[in-house]
Amino acid sequence: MSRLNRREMLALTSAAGATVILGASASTARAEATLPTLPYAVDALEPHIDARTMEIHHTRHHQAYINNLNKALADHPQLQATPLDKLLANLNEVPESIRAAVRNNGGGHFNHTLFWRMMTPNGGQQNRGPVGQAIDSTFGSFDNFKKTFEAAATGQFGSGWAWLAIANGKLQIVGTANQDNPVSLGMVPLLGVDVWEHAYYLKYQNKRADYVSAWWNVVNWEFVNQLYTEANS
Ligand code: MN3
Repeated sequence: MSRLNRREMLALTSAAGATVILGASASTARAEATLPTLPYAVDALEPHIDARTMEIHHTRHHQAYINNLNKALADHPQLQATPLDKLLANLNEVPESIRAAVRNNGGGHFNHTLFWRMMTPNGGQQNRGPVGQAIDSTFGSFDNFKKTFEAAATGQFGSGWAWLAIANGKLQIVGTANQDNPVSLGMVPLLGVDVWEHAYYLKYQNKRADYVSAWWNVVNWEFVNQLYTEANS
């Protein structure tokens, strides 16, 4: 994957970011969000994440967040043109009538757009790079980081996410409920795992810990490093 420049990173985080990634947005006047293509085949993360789960998760769950976000923003063209991370970072400025819809569905679109790119078929084999060094110095060791991150993921009651995020140059592990994202807490997300049951139930049923443990094998450290570099620039 090529290195993202600043403009592309901002595009990634806009409400219409998915269209921009596909490179086909210019002709439409309205900046509706569209489903990004997966950066790999649906079965590419097997056996850790099964193809059926990926297909349903991407084409139904992610698509539903997008449809509902577009519905919520349909009468708010100025918000539709606002980068999604800005909306999520300033939810208080979103009209109350659509705030919950933007928080949940905008969050769902934002989180999943990142999540697909935070995974790769070759995840386990990558060098963890500069963010790996920051992890080691912040958490003492990668194993310590993993333990704390897994505790956040398995300890999240109900649906939500566990994140490695950065704020003021400091790495932190945070859990968020539903489709909330660290940007709403003033942080930049670097790595996140979806612990909604829809992300793992077909293969792992109630064994969330087994899913999270397998998920490390598909983490895209190259992308995490791009986000880390961007957050520090
Ligand atoms: Mn999900």
